[in-house]
Amino acid sequence: EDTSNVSEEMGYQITGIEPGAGQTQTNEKAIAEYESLAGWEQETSSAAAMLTALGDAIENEEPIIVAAWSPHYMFAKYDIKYLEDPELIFGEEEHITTIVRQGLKEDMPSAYTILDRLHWELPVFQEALLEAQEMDFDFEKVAQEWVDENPEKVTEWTEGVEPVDGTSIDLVLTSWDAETFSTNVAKIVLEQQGFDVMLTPVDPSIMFSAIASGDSDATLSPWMPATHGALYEEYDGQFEDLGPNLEGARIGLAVPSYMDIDSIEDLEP
Ligand code: PBE
Repeated sequence: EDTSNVSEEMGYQITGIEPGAGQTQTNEKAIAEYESLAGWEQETSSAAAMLTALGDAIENEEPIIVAAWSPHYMFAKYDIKYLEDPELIFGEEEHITTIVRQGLKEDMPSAYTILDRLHWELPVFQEALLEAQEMDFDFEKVAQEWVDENPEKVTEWTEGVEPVDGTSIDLVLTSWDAETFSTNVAKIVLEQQGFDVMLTPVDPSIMFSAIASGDSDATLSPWMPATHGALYEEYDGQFEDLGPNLEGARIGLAVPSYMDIDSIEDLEP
């Protein structure tokens, strides 16, 4: 089958997201590595703009190739598929990890213990991200609802933890949906233990530098090993990794299922 027309129809362009996203780097890496993507370009803008372009293309049954990741509601809302990535530029499975500044364990043992325990199963995120759509992406509300409905989880995380009296803690997050949900849950749980929690949305590079410098206390937003691996390496040794808060995440390039290609290698330079 002749797929060159499809590549041409797409203008040899990948619809990307924010310039500062980790995935923007992995997309560039894919363009550099795959012969099939020679001469292609990635158009960056925002996740919202990418989703609009994806929706428009699907409505008109036009070809489009986008930066995709999961968990995200795009896979529930649209019939799309990840393209095979034989070079594993996007890796196989990602996890979202929790990192904290050096010294947090000594300075705020209660917060450290809770952050260390925070962990979700993939369906929890998938459901929350779907629900967010119906709640105007009011993640404070989505998180509050989840906390209210899952008291046993919260107890598991806070059991035996010494409450505090208004200690300030700063969390940085990246402002994509999954991270906004988990960080808002963390905020509520820490507040219930007496913390005064401040959330600051930043780009991935700032997230790592803020934790490394100690300007911020913790973040639940790094995607590993592929997405933010380069930043992780750059600051390795200047933060403490408390381990995954979510497993089974993934990033890659995706297309609508009606497109007749299955692999990045099916594209044409
Ligand atoms: N993303 C996908 C983030 C993490 C993985 C867009 C949600 C990023 O690319 O930095």
